[in-house]
Amino acid sequence: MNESGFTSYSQDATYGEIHSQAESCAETVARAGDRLRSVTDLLPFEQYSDIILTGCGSSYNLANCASFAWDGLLGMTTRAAPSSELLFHPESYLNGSKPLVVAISRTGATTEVQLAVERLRSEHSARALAITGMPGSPVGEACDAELAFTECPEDSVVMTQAFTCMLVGLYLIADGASKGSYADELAQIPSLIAAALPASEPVMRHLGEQDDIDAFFFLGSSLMKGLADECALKVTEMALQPALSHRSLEFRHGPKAALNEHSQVIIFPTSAERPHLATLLAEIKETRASTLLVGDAPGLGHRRSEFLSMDERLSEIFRPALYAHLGQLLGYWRARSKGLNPDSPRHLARTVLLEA
Ligand code: F1P
Repeated sequence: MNESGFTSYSQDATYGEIHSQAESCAETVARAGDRLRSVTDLLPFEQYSDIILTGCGSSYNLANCASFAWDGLLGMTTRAAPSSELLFHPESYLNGSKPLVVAISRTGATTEVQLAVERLRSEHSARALAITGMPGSPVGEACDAELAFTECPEDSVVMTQAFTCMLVGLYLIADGASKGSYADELAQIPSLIAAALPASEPVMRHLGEQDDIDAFFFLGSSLMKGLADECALKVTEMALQPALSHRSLEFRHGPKAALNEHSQVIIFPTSAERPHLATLLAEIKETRASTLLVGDAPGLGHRRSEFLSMDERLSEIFRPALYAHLGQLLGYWRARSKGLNPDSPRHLARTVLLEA
């Protein structure tokens, strides 16, 4: 235990970063008030015709998760768009003449993000807020203001703890800018992660080390789709193994055809779709694929090995931040079991610049 009460780990960088997320996130909670005060020039959010959260890769996935929370907290339609979409097809994402772009980039150096912000500012009078991992970044420079999440630094190529911290930071900004009704609940997220991680690690490690699994499928709809995409991305990036993500019930309509006894399906159900989970699970079982259901699903009567119980006190809209470590751990242990270095998977360059 360190002085903040969280357990510290050392192994390779990725492992340490995954396991530091509860502690880093506690710092994110502590900094929320200062962060919101530093962007008062961009408030109130009600003045904007559109709010668009954007990023690439993991940063887009976290934008997608955050957009559902912003929508609910602000009572305004908030959309997420990959930066390359926003850059080349801005008209598909804009409704009005006063947009706010929230540009997310851990490195602050991803060119699509920077170029999308520049185009929206110059051609669509957008205002822009950067969410980055370090101050003074190119994306930060392109925006009106920058919030740098320096509490979750990462040496590894693949984003892990920064995903959780920036996502929680975005929840806190929207909550702080609205009624602040969820402040106490959001402050619990770090300790919920600290409690969940030791319990979920053996489960994800076990799955990662199963060499008879040759395909991972992550299912999540609506507010869980960004999370499912992110989990698939972690396995793909860290373990260099293609992994797929689908909307839960959409999976029934075609994609399930690819399942067999060597497939592992991991489901993040939303409460609204729970009445239909039994049907989905039965169809998956017919294919002889294995299933892991994350979260509380009363009445489904699943064997313990197929069910990862998580703390359900947290409002559903915030659960992607609590669950994000699952895909990170699976990617990590899958990489290790394949003899790969999770800190630096081959084929991944940190920044490949587009021609401006
Ligand atoms: C964006 C990103 C990462 C991803 C990959 C390539 O980075 O897509 O999310 O893991 O390594 O870059 P950033 O804009 O958040 O720095």
